[in-house]
Amino acid sequence: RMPGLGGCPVNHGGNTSMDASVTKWWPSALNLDILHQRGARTNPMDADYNHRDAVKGLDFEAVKADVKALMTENQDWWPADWGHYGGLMIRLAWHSAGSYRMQDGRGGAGSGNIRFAPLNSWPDNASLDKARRLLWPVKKKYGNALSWADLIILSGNMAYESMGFETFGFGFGREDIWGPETDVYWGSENEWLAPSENRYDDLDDASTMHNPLAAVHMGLIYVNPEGVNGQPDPARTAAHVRETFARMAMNDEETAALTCGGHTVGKAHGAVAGDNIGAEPEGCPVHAQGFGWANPDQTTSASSSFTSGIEGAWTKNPIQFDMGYFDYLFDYEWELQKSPAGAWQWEPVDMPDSEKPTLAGGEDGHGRAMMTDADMAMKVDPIYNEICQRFRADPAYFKDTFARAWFKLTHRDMGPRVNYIGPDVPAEDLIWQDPIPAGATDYDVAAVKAKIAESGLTSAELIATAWDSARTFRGSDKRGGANGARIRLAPQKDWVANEPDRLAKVLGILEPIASETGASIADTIVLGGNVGLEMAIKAAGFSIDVPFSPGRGDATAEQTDADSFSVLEPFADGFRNWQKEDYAVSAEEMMLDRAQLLGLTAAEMTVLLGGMRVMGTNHGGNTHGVFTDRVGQLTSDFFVNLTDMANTWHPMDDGTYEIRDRATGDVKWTATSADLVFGSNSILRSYAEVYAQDDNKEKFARDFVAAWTKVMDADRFDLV
Ligand code: HEB
Repeated sequence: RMPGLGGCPVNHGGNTSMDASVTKWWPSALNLDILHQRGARTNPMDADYNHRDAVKGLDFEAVKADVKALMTENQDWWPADWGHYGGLMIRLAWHSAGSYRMQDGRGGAGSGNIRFAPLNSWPDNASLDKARRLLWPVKKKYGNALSWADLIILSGNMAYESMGFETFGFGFGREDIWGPETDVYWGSENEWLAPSENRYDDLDDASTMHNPLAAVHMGLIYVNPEGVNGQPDPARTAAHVRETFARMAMNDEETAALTCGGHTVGKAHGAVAGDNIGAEPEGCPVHAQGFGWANPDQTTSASSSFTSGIEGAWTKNPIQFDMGYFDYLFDYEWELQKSPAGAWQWEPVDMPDSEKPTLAGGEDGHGRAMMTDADMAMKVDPIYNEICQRFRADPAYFKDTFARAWFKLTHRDMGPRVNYIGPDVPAEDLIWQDPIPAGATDYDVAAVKAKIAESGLTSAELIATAWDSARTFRGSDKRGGANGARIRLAPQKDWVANEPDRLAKVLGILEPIASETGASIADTIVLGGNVGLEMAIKAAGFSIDVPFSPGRGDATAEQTDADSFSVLEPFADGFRNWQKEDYAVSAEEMMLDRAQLLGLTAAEMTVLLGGMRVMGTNHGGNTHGVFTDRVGQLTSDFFVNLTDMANTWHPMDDGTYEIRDRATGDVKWTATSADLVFGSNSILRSYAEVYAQDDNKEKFARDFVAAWTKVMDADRFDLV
């Protein structure tokens, strides 16, 4: 028999498909795999490959010219609308960036994640596989130095430029990943486009969408183009546009500019019935080669394409960036119609055929003018209406607003400006980049440390302050961290998580030391942590240097968009055994989430937590999990006592635990679930045992220092 045509059942040796996970029997166990997604073994590049160096060697102008040229090179396997792929490429760039949500910084264009599940197969991303196949020859030609993530956003920019729009700039430097991002929570539904009720407390109040989600349905980037749950009502849709875009960090003006500027070019595809559309890329049969959404009715004419089922264009000349969107929107009345594929859309009343776009495939006759329910929201919602009228009256203002919003959309998750590479990086600092001035490196580090050591601050105060300043970092969008010393500014200085009184006391002593020595406050805070840590290391009888890299700067209040920092506020910190309130999510899940955003491995998370406990750095001085009688020394006591069968463990009514002497029943310590999970979860227990072992007492301290330094330097993009 031919392979694949059936035959004798053969036992698999390994679990080779996704329906069989060995841990599926215990679905509420912590998913520690989210800490190990980017292991060296997933990355096909050489061990010494440095992506940023590679990017700097790109022939940027040649890449741009090639991307621009392919816009008008028609391919019969996915014919270009009016001979131009610009609209498709812009939608690719937008959908790649638009999955970003500011609550946890996850999603977004920064990693090339749209190549992988689930994003590559989301219903909203239909036909974007075609755009990536069109870009492949350029990717193939320029190779490693041109990441997919960069190429996808660049294609949007080059599309605009080839259609007559001057973009605000472009930064290269996004590095690709090599498999699905497994940490991102996209919602709990098990059905694509499940009714929106699932993710709102009250669908009539858009702000009640469950955080961190930023789309109205599973499998969508933003709102349903046909209306809430597919029921057209532009005023109602407006509220959801406003909320989903706000969660993408966009205000009303940016939202209107993006929507109007986006739909100034391109079209929607629903000229043929979509009844027989094939499976999405991830679900295709092997011979489809990941080329999804096969359309049996497609010919070599662009007029036969199917994507959303909505059909038509928003302007008369959809391959030119002009003011045509506003002309259509405001010069006509619009009425509800169904597209040929049966989707709800708005069509103009009494628009002469001569004003309509031509057919995308170049045939005789005219195509459709169309608005989605979300476009109608730009007219019906009073705030969007006013903004759009202003745009219409002042094209230069519209173009500038759109150019800046597009740049923000496509660069928001790249972190600070030092991460941008290439000739088109805008010189201007933008507030959403969280700018930080460069800090001094030429001061006397030893002198600063000496002053801190003599200041009378305790090691716990110093360590907690440094930790708090650094722990806001999130690798998802590269925001937060110790650089900038924003912990001394509003809103951070007042966060409960930061113990405002203790923080004010410590800063009151560290700030003068910074100004006396020429060190930045940001550096002084981190140095303070290092001094405190060195005290704890010495007290434990070890001698280990804590590495330090000077050069952090101090951001000013003017450089800080205080509102946008509220999403960085910690609601829990397992490392300091604290949570602000009781949450539906467990303390250990919040700890894992934080560890993932910090970029820690499970071993690093383990060693950090155990070390922080015994140094007495818990929030508010609480003693949960302080399994030692020599607080302040960097010992492995947390792990030794956690794994000791001389103890028993008892849940209390308030959700905490008691650790009692097995023989006497005496209470020795108390704990939270963020402590006990290191003994109960079999994977974490394996790490806890490593650190409890007699032979690893010093390794424990060394590993703690390494993990500590990693956290302190997590935002030092200037060092690489
Ligand atoms: Fe858009 C397309 C919706 C926003 C850009 N959009 C489209 C479509 C739809 C939609 C449905 C069709 C698809 C097909 O193909 O069929 N959008 C929408 C909504 C919203 C939006 C609902 C919210 C409001 N867009 C947007 C933005 C942008 C855009 C923001 C940018 C900026 N789109 C776009 C483009 C297009 C579209 C360019 C075209 C594509 C082509 O041409 O292919």
